[in-house]
Amino acid sequence: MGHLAMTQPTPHEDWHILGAGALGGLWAVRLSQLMPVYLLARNPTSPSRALHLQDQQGSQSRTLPVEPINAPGAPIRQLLVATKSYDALPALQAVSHRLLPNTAIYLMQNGLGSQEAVVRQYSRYPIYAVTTTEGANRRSPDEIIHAGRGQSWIGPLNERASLARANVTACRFREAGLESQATPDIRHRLWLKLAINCAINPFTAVLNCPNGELIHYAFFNERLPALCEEVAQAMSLAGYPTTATALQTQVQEVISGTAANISSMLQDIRAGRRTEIDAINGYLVQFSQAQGLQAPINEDLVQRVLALHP
Ligand code: KPL
Repeated sequence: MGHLAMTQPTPHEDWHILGAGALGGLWAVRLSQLMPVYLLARNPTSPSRALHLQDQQGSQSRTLPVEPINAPGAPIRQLLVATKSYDALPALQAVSHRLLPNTAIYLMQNGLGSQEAVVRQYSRYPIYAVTTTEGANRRSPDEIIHAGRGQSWIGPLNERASLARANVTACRFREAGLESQATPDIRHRLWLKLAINCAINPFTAVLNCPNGELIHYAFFNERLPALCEEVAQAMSLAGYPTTATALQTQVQEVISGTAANISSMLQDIRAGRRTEIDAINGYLVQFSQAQGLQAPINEDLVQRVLALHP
């Protein structure tokens, strides 16, 4: 009964999506099969954009309306922020004039730190985080390859947000073909993802290799145990006790499951873009230091990645 009630269509199910990169684009195409989806862009060159999605089942194209983020417009009721971590707050600020008191904001950033910054500034709105292991990359700005199917988690980040609403959204994502589940403790999921990203992304950037090749480098193998120790200590202090050995096993599993992947950080470096190192290893270093701990391996990786792209 409860499940049926939750899947009833609710009014105003339109989605606005800020940041239609690989993941934002994947969500945009999938959700637009079920409900109206609007893309928000900084300086759109045309009022619509044709996105092509390719996965194992075949390919699919959708032409979606694009609205300039700082122009006046109809109210936004559900907003998926799929920007880079460093852009989440500025992008949200640019559309804030279109938010209603009940607008649900879904944050889909890598790393940690950007979510709390949004929660602090937008505490009057229901705010959720979404974390995903869906694998998507872009062949060109409008061509998205859904390279590997994964799992997404959605959970409330503040008291205005609810697990019931997260459940409805997870249900919608599933109907759109994106395997999703709601969780009451999304911060734990975000920390687990952070741990994996701390242990893979900067190494792939420094060594300029796909995830699966890391295990052939002494640079990686010599540092991984100590890095996992630093992350495990931080996670335990954050309220999510774990061990370096447990993290190392998870890292090895993700490496073999995503062996051919070019990590998001290496993609950024190769494209000459700013990386998310501040929200990943940088966050870990800052969090550890605030707790009176040092995280020298993470700190060294931050410096090495910043040397590749400041
Ligand atoms: O999340 C990832 C990323 O590239 O950012 C991993 C898990 C490392 C997969 O490539």
